[in-house]
Amino acid sequence: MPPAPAFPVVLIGGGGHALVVAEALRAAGLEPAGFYDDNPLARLGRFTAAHAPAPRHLGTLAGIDLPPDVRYILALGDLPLRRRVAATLPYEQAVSVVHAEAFVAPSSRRGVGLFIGPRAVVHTLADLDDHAIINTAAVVEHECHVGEGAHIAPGAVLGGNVRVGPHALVGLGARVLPGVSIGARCVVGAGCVVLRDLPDDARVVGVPARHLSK
Ligand code: JB2
Repeated sequence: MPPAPAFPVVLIGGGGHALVVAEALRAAGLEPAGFYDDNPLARLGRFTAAHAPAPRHLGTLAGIDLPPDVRYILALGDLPLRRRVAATLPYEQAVSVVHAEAFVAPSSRRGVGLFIGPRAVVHTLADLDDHAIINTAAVVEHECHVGEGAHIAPGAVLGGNVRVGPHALVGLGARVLPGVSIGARCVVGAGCVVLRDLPDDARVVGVPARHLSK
């Protein structure tokens, strides 16, 4: 029997990403204590488990007032929205959710509020800042740095020593070559192969990656 959680954990968001975060919590033996979403009928509210009812809707995203004994995980996939909501929440009450089937190297450094999905790899001496998402089967190789709130999407691979700036998105199945730096708020399209550094706010697609015009 897994140990009982020290604190109830609520999810901020109730859509697709929240479903995945809730599944990971359940895989760790924890039941989500509820969720906040502007839509009271969001999908998480129908996500039952064999042993548990669906998480309860607790309120909207504006003005979340968390009791001090409650912990939260941002479970919204939209990066600007995550950033806005994170700014309204108490830092010290954020928790990370790491799927039971992720590999996380003991030598890695991990901030708070992270989500690390099933079959994800966070390798030797990798450095993850707060609220980053390392999604299903993503690979963050040795000595990478993933900035605050950045999202490494399912199946994306960062070679060794890659730097990903805050609030950047490395899309589904994208590849970033070793040593490359991705600037803040960049969007790397699905399947892209990034060979060279990207400045802040770049948007790239294709193989090899090419910039989209504004
Ligand atoms: O301003 C808003 C907003 N306010 C509340 N913009 C957006 N996009 N969503 C808002 N919400 C709530 O966030 C919605 O009521 C809804 O319940 C939730 C978004 O759910 P959705 O399933 O559309 O997306 P998601 O953010 O949970 O997941 C996205 O990102 C994941 C990383 C999806 O693209 C997933 O496929 C992806 N895996």
